[in-house]
Amino acid sequence: MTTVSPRPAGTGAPLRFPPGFVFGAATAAYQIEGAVAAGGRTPSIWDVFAHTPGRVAGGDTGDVADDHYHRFREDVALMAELGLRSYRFSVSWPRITPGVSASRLGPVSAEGLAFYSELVDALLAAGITPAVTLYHWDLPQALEDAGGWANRATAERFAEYAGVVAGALGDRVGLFTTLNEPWCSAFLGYASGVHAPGRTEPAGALAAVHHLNLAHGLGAAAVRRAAPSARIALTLNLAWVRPETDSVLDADAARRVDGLQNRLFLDPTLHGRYPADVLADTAAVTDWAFIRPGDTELVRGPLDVLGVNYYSPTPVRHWTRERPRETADGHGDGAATPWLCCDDVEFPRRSGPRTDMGWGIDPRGLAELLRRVAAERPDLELMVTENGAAFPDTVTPDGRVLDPDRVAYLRAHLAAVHDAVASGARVSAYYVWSLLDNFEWAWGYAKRFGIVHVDYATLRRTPKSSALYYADVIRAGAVTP
Ligand code: IFM
Repeated sequence: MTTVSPRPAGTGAPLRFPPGFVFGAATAAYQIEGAVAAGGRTPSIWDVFAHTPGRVAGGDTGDVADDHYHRFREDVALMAELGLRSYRFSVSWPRITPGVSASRLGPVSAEGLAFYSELVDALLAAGITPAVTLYHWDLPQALEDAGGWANRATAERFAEYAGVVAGALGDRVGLFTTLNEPWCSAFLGYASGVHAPGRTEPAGALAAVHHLNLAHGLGAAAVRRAAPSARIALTLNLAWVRPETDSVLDADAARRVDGLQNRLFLDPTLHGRYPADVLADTAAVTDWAFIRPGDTELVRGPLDVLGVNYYSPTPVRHWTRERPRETADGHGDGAATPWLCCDDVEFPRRSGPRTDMGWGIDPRGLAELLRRVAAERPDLELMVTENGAAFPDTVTPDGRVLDPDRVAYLRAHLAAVHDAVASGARVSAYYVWSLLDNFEWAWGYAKRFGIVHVDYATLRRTPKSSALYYADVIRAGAVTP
């Protein structure tokens, strides 16, 4: 590593992680790869969305992104220098089956598979464990044209695609995550429309919830068949929902937000049932008739690991309608809302530190969420599959990139993970989001989450202070709060 940046030191006693605890970093295909037409790749919903004027800040697209497709060897070398033990990346579905339609998967692209196969080989050669996510939001546009996640066939095709990838990589990859953050796919993609495909159809969003859950269940079974020794994960962005007071009305606001963001995904995948209160809350939007007999058993398929993504707390309260509604959750301020049937719920803006996304910072939420799922399913292994923060970086005249706020954020959240582990949660890994600055969806390149800075003019990578801090944590196997 050529660049050395100062990083503020902690002053407490080191908190040591258990032996074998895995420290990694995560990315997603559309956010970093670029090379959107290589090997016959066809457009995903994010290609189409990003190329639609007005959808993404600055008119940014993932056409080039970090050009990781061509620079993956350089990126793997960087990971090795930082001492990362694992790299969590996603596979771009339209690279693998570019001719997929609602009725058939279509031919498999040898070139598409070869890219990921070479990436896996490069990681293994560098001593870095690959962790594959099968779906991180880049649905083939042809499937969206046939109804997208509101159409059951999408779940069936996803399972076939999952089997293909697991069959090709399962001899070297030990962990396959089916979906990343299905809440975002369903509610930001089909209800608020701030994410691709940009639809604002509440009933479609709830159908998408079920078909994503079904895709997880069918996909997990397909991975199990194709790669029997691999472990299977699902990653959820769970909300740490905090009612403002202990009033009955605030408690009900919290129940509904918890239902939509947490229990609509946790209950079917962990317990094989949908939460009755959420089905009742949303009865005016849909009768949920798209859930067929036997589906919930399929959804509760084999699951070895639950991935938890956490960034920020979710304070809620009952909205009295006496003043404009606060929507400080960062998701509800568009014309349409992802919070279906929550007309009297608001997301108060609390004082305190915030990231560049405007998201509040409270590491306690990460520990609490880990304890919650550990209590609900003590047998399940947990991983923090994403945690990190966007902050504006300072690039010094001599080329160093200083990000003390991100260092402080990571330190506090790593300490929270340690706290959860110390209280008995079976957490085996932590992946920082993200390895590289990248395409932050509707925000384009305006928000930087990377521990490695990317100069988008030259694509030069520079480890930030936070990368060097994280390398120290990994070396020590401990965080010093
Ligand atoms: O960049 C995203 C990622 O793709 C999914 N989880 C949240 C991150 C930050 O918004």
